[in-house]
Amino acid sequence: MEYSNKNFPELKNDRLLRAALGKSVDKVPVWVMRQAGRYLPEFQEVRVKHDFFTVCRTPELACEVTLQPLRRYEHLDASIIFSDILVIPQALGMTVEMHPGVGPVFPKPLQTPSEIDGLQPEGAVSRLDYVGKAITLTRHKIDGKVPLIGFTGAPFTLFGYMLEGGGSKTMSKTKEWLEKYPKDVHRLLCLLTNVIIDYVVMQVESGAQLLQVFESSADHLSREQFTEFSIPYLKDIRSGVRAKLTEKSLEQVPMTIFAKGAGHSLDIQAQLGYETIGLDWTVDPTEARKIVGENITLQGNLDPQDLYKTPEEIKTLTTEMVKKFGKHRYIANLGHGITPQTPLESMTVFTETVHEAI
Ligand code: 1CP
Repeated sequence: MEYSNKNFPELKNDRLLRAALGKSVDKVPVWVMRQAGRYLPEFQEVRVKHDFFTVCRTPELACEVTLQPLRRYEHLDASIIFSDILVIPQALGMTVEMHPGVGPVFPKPLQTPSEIDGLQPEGAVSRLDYVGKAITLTRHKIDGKVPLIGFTGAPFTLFGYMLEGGGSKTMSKTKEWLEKYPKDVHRLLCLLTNVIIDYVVMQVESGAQLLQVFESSADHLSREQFTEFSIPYLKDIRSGVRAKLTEKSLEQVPMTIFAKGAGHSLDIQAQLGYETIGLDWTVDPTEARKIVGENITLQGNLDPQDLYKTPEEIKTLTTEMVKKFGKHRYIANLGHGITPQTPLESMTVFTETVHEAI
């Protein structure tokens, strides 16, 4: 059966969207980065049968995996479409493999700036239409229970993976390029920005109700480097999405920027037009609120490692966190993605405690 992006079921739980837009909420909304994934046995079962990118590319499988955490955890107030940030480099013509126990691997990462010319931005978004199909199907199947979040990697983070060929502890090649070839780096970041804008607008057209931009590698940048190589593109993405949605007569959606490790630049992030700023666990909630002011929603930021503590400890830490952030303009989450060995019970305690805390 073909699902259309019209006549979606009515949204029954709009806490997440209300919090993102600064409206009052009955309870603090909660969701968890990487909530669909490796810590869930039902996800592992799907992965035994199907390769990672096959799951991403098959709307029925991506939908099933997106819904898994919602079935298990009744307190979740959002879903995030199952995909990966690295589908964009794939759509630009690069090969990305997912190696079990290792993570993403690019057999042929970028080696020289001239290879930027070999990337294929034309048609990239139409090669990602499977993400749109997965979003439309999932939005129907969720049946209005909670909103569906769409997402993308931010330009600098994608650039880092394309160059390093996978996750990297030092990002030494990336840093070398920032020094040696700043003009080419900006050319590539610009190319990525244009694709990202069209890609997330397509996600909204397909049914995404909020968009999160993951600048997960910002922790490698100083404030100066972040200002030069990330901020202008994050800003262009926010304004570009707003303009294109207007142009296409689509409803505006709230957007979240999660720049991991960029707690040093919350003042700058607050100027970019995003409704929500995601915080990692190194940032103090009270300090963050002082810096960004009252008109921005904050999201975060329990240390994912805290979910390895006892239920009593998780309860105490979560309650303290929620009380510090308060009920206004706050979305509870972890400070980064949930990790593979997290006990299943910890998620129950975390999500339940958020709803009970204030
Ligand atoms: O539930 C969800 O959150 C949706 C699914 C999701 C999201 C939002 C996945 C599935 N990946 C992502 C985003 C993503 N992918 C980010 C940004 C968020 C973050 O910072 O954690 C990043 C950096 C990636 C890249 C990536 N993909 C990594 C990290 C590698 C590294 O060392 O730097 C890994 C391990 C993946 C694979 C992946 N993506 C998603 C899952 C469930 C997995 C595990 C792979 C498997 O099942 O074998």
